[in-house]
Amino acid sequence: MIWSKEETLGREQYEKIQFERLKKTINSVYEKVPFYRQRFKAMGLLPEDIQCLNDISKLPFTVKDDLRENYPFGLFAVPNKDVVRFHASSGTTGKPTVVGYTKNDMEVWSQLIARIVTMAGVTNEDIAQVAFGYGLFTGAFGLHQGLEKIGASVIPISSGNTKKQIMIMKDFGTTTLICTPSYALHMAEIAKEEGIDPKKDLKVKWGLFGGEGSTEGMRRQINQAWGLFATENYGMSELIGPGVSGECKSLKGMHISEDHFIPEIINPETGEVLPPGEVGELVITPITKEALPLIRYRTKDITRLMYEKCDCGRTTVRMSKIEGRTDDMLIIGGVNVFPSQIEEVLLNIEEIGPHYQIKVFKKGFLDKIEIDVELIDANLLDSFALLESLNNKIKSDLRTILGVDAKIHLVEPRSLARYEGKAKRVLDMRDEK
Ligand code: DLL
Repeated sequence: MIWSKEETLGREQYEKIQFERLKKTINSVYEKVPFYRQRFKAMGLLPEDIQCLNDISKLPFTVKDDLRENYPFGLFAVPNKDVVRFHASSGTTGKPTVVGYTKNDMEVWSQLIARIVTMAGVTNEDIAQVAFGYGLFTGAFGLHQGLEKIGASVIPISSGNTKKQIMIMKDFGTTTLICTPSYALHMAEIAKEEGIDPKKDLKVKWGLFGGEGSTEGMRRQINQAWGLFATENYGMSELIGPGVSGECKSLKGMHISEDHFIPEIINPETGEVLPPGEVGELVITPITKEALPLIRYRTKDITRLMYEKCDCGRTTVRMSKIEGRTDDMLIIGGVNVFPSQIEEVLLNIEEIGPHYQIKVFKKGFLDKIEIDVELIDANLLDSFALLESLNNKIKSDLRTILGVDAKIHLVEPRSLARYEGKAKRVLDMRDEK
């Protein structure tokens, strides 16, 4: 089922809508947000200089630091009396990035989520357990309101308290699980510990995962553990939260709601716009947001756009899985590698579970990595020969596939950290003395 007719428009219609809404957004920021007026003036740019959609490339980029420097509400285009909700994304250091929504923004947001949950298979017959953290994080509230919009029964359990999650899931007959992919894996483990086989004893058939990257290997592991159909969705607090894009059941990339967002792919080093299909940094201009309109927001997420037709009938452009972020790329011995590429190699090796930890060190001027990799079966630890050969296989796969030399530590099942929200797979110890 397709939630809204705006998901199936022709390319020209999208471009027409995008241009109209872009103009409106530019006028609004120029009039109401001093930060943007100054930026435009410094570039000698007036709103009327934007005369077609391609002119978007004349506009300045916005980056996270712009929001931080204007903390908390400096980039808002409406007074607080028109704001009905705040959220914030937790920065690792310093102040969070604050975002706000008007009543209309809230309605748009739930419509966008209604689209992505519908494309993932969820209907009003479903019981949806939202196991993202409720609070300033946009994940839980975002999904919650869109699920209600389509008439699904929502269990707002939040993240954590995993044994209780499993009990509720069993007793309420949950059919839809919503959380980060890493938490889904952790939950399956706890279920098994509690003597519950998620495949046989639970009714979960849809898994809607997002908020962090995950490879196809990770999807396989989740599907195997749960016997569910997993789709992925993408979003970012600054852009609205979840709801920017989501996978349909064809699993051929995430459909971007183009009547609300204009996506571009740029070369992260030069800022130049890349042709369709090329891999680069995703830049998004939300074109219907009232409280916090942003122009050409640099997401730092690496992906590519796919304009070919999708089997599901939706005509919106799709983005491929996020390959990594411009700020999480590792350079090991001169080779650029994303943690997701390491994950893909590891999860193709049978004896290894989906839990690993990458540690990055500085040795002299060089970056070195060591990877703790969890075994699926503790019995392997009894055979030195088997361990040795597995260790060699992992090293050789990483070297031949990615060109990376890594030190591998094979560790017992259940010995690495588990996550209830976004996983932290890379420990960067380069700054430590
Ligand atoms: O994570 C919004 C969200 C919540 C999306 C729940 C989907 C589901 P932030 O906390 O602002 O917002 O983090 C945004 O998370 O720039 C990506 O790097 C990463 N991210 C989000 N979804 C995906 C995904 C929410 N499907 C940042 N794949 C983004 C890879 C993702 N990375």
